[in-house]
Parts: sequence; structure tokens; C-alpha cells
Amino acid sequence: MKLIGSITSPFVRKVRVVMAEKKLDYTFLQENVWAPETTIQQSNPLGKVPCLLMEDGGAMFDSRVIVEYLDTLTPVGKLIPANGRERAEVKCWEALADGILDAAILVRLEKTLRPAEQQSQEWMDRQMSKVHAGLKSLSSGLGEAPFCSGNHLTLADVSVACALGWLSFRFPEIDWRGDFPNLAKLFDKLSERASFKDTLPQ
Ligand code: GSF
Repeated sequence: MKLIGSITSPFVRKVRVVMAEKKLDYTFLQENVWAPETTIQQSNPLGKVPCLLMEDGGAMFDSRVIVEYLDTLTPVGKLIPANGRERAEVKCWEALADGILDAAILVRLEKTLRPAEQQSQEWMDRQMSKVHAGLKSLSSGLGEAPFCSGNHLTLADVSVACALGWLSFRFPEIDWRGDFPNLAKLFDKLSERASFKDTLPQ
């Protein structure tokens, strides 16, 4: 398998962490989707990464579809419960973590791609309120539990840690560590895993 992505994308990181946790082999193809010469649309018409290229040449996106697929490839390090309420719970954690990222990324794009006089503060405030409400919800959902869902590592933890890591990388002014020590504790614990150490955004 080949994974098209960038080392700064939190969605790509989620896929890479899952690959590592499940001990799956792949070739990482780095692609700057913002460069005019990018060929990403040949694989993903939406022009986004991550995009997984399978052995038969087929392409798969987005990160949620990819990680769900990867989890079926081997029983090693099962990250998504097989069915029922537990499965939906893990997917809902992922949706919340990804949603925080979607909102924060919109703010970053507004700030970096638009000239200052065209930027909408109202729009950015709206997105930022989702980020803050999302963080609060992650923290109250976690409480003092060792993992987000159940009693072992799942895709919920992977998704949350990738979102928190990216916020620290791109929005260091958001003090989620100070505001939510339980999230910091979870994040620090996960950061010790090789899968996270080897995929730091930089
Ligand atoms: C989001 C992918 C995405 O926004 C997923 O795979 O989970 N829901 C999708 N990728 C960004 C890079 S990043 O900010 O992580 C991307 O490729 N953006 C290019 C564009 O044209 O929006």
C-alpha cells in the first residue's frame, strides 16, 4: 500500500499512527496539495490528503474510511469495536476530534490564504467557538478514565491525540493543556508510543 500525505496533516497522522499500531507496511508518498504542480486529483478528486493507494491501484479516502478499512486488515491492535454501541462511541469520538480539526483548519486557511482585509472575524470566531466547545466536550467525556472509550487504546484515543498535537503545532496560543489537565495526561501518555513519536508534525 502507498499513502499519499504530508507530515503536517493531522488526518494523515491519524492514518500513520493506525498503520504503526497495526504493524502494517506502507510507502509514504509526500505530497504538497497546495502546490500548483500537485497531482493529488489523479487519486482523489477532492484534492485532499490522506489518500490510500491500494495494491490493485485503487484509491481510497478520506481518513475515516481509510482507518476503518485498515482495522479490518489484521486483528493485530484492533482499534474499532466490532459493532453496536461501543463501535458508534469510538466513531463519535473520532467525529468530534476531526470536527475540532476541521474548524481550526478553516481558521488557519482564512488567516493564511486570505488577505487581511478580506478575512471575516465573525467567521473565525464561529469556528473557534467549535474548537473550544469541542475541547470541553473531549475533556468531560474523558473524565479521569485512562482511555477515551473502554479500557484500552482505540481509534478514539488516536484521533483525540492527533487533534491535540496539531492544535499545539498550529495554535500554540490555545492553552488546552492548562484548561484540561486530563487531556494533557492522556496526550502525554500516548506521546510515549512509537507510533506517535515517529509521526510528530514538524
Ligand atoms: C479531511 C482531509 C483534509 O482536510 C479526512 O481525510 O479526514 N475529512 C478529510 N486534508 C487537508 C490537509 S490537512 O489540513 O490535514 C487537505 O488535503 N486540504 C487540501 C484542500 O484543498 O482542502
